[in-house]
Amino acid sequence: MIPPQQSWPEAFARRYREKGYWRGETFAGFLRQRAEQRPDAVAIVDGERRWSYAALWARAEAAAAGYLRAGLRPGDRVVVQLGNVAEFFSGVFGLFRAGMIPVYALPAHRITEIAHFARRAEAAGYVIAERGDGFDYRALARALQAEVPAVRHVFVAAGDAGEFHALPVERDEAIALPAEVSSSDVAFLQISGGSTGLSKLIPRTHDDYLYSCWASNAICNVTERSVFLVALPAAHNFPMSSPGHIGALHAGATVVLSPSPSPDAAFPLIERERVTITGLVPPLALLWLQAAPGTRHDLSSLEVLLVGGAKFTPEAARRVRPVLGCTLQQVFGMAEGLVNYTRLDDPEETITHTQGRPISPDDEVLVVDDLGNPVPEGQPGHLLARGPYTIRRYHNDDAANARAFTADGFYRTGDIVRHLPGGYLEVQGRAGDHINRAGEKISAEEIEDHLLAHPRVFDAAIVSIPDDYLGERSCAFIIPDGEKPGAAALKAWMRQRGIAEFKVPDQIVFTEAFATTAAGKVSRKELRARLRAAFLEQQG
Ligand code: OOB
Repeated sequence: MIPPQQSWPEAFARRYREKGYWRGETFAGFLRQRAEQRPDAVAIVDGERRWSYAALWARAEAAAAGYLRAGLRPGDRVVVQLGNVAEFFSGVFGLFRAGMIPVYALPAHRITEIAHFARRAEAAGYVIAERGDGFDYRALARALQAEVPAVRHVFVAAGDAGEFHALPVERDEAIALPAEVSSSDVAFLQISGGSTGLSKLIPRTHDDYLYSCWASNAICNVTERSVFLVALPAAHNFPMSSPGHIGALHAGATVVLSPSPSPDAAFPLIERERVTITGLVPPLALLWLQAAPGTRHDLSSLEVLLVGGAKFTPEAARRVRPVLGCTLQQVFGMAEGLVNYTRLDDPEETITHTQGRPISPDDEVLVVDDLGNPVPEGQPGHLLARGPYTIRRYHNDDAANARAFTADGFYRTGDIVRHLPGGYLEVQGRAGDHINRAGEKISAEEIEDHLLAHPRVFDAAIVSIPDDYLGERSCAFIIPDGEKPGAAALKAWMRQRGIAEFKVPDQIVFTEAFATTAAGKVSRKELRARLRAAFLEQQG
């Protein structure tokens, strides 16, 4: 089981319960209830497949029995790596029903990342599809079991299971399913974007996460009549909880899965399913704004477009209503908790120029200087957050916990923001060194460590460079050790190390020396900043 010290101090927990934020509800509990209340309503649409709430619940129970029959036990952690397919939902709700704890990997992750999650979570199982986007996940499962033998059971939720367990679709009645878990238990582990080193695991409880979802429903006007399109990867925190597919299912609404966020895939689905709400990262929102005027598809059902994950410029934000005919909602959130939204009835200026305000009256938000002292309203500073759905600790990572949380339990978000009247926030940038590449967070340190393992790399620094489309792209500055390895060869070598494609540097610049390293006194952070400044100056 997940150790109890990862929860809130009792006085806070009591307050959050008394105020009705934490309602004692669990993931399996709410889905069972919806299946009883509206058995025939459509829960999931995946291509031609339409699963009712009753069908989804039946599949979840069948999956739960399958996990138990194979030998997994309640409390076990199970890495889930599935794309936007219906089986994501039967697989994950099956784990909840069996009292097991999903660890959400993205389809893009490869062996290095998956092995890290499995080790850190002490996972006993792994759930995949046979293939996704042409990639063979069973080969990845073999590599994982070779590297982390504690992962005893692999389940193939879609496609040919081969030597692994197929995820059952019919309930084995001989298997007894366990009683419901406590709502204050950890429900799942989410992956952090993280700016230092490898991704951290984020423990979210049933109580805290479901609060953020149903409260988001109220803010985004999601009701049982809503149709939510999952355009981004379903395992990402943004399309999961803001208000996301979990919010939509909690409301008894319909969740439509898009295999890709591109207009080509999403626009026909919006028309066919009369989608009312979806969420995108800024580069995709730009793509949709570009494609919408020329489309033959009817997008008029769309009421709300959420944009978040990275800064959306006011210029682009202004175009959403005239071009897409819907209301923009900016969302500034993080898998660790705190989520801010612009409200649907906010003045246009607020919607286009701010990243919203927190979900909860009990979200405590501080904007402080480098020494931790509050700065006056309107001045930029570090954002700290504490509240009923913001974690107090990472899972199994003392070093990260010491860095990321203050003594009184505030999470250091790493974001530089301005506090505006009415509690609105404007994101100004990051304090930490990561690259926000189209909403995917890449730790500079993690990539530098990979590069430094190359025999012909003497030193490496990863820097974020502004990019018209991606928002930021990654640039690796490399001092070769002897002969240059060649940019293409170096990228190919990075891929072979088994990392997600989005982490492979977009650009590689070879240099003789980092003028500053000789002094030996410059921090990595400062070095990155100097390289970046020199590069941008050179570009004019
Ligand atoms: C979302 O979650 P993560 O965990 O992938 O990344 C969180 C970080 C934030 O700390 C911030 O640096 C950046 O992503 N971010 C934004 C932003 N939304 C997130 N920066 C500027 N403007 C925004 N609107 O990305 C996430 C989680 C839930 C909802 C939405 C996004």
